Amino acid sequence: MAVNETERRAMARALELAARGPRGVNPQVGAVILSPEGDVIAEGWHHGAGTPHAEVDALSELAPGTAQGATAVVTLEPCNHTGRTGPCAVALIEAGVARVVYALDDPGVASGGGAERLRGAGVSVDAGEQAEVAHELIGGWLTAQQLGRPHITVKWAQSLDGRAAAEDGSSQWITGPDARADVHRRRSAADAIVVGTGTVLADDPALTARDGDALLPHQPIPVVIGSRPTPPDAAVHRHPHPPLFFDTHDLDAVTADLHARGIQSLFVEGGPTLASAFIEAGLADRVLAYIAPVLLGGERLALTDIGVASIDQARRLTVDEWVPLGPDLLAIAHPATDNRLQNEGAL
Ligand code: AOF
Ligand code: ZN
Repeated sequence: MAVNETERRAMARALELAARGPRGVNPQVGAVILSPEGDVIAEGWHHGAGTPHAEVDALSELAPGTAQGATAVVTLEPCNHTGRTGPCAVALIEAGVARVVYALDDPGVASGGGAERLRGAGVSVDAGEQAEVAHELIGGWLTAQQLGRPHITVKWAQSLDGRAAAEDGSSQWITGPDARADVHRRRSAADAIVVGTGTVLADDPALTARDGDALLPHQPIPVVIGSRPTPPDAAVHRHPHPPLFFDTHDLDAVTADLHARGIQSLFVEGGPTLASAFIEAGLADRVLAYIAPVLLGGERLALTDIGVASIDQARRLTVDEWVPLGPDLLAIAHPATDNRLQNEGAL
């Protein structure tokens, strides 16, 4: 059955409702219930992990029996599992809902399959309505669900000869103002910004996202990884968000912890040891290399050991874009799909 104009308007409304919910461990989801005549009889949205899902939130507005023959318009496929709450597919079936229109499939292994369950119970189901808009809203959540951890960007700035600093450790400024502004915009788009304790001690970074001196509206949560103590007067303590400290080298444990907190994307800012550790662990979905036309020589490499002993172990990247930024050049890249085959020259 094709999606009609009333359902289309209801989806636009459901997407507005979804955006009221918090970003976090659970997705932002909205729901609108239409009577068989096409009137809006209930609205709901998900208020955060542990609270009822959008569908159930909407159904709770209705007296028993009044959803008989109704259409539920939901921004995510109704779930099929008992998690913190019961399966919404079952709640909709039991309420007598005759039709469900939703935007995006639920990627969850346990939670997915709600559409099949609904169809099995004789409910008419249409998927994909305004999926692009829904994806704009919860694309970060979907990606983190699919990865099982936050999406990770590893960024560094380097001289043309691949150095991150001069011999004495000084590194301000390798790149120019356009490149630095670009970094701040991208910091602001991430949920968390990650540095090693070495960088905190060497550079005392504020880890804020700024436009000039002004703070950008969205600030990433600062995360510091490593065993050396952070001085009590370090700039990171003055960040709008309290910093998270991880006294460990186990990056899988760190990313799992951040994922459990609802953090969907990480911006790894270095230094070279931490950036290299993320790359060696296969925890870099995207690389941003800001390359400045300057030569530094010496030992302070932008990356250190990434576990490449021989050329056949090289970490091949595919560049999505080369972006000129004033005199500098940004490479936006991701790991080549099959490093092994590429290294063997088979691709
Ligand atoms: C939500 N809100 O409105 C919908 C969700 O642990 P639970 O029981 O809250 O289940 C969370 C999962 O349920 C979530 O990851 C997603 O796959 C599915 N649908 N979740 O939090 C909602 N419809
Ligand atoms: Zn649900």
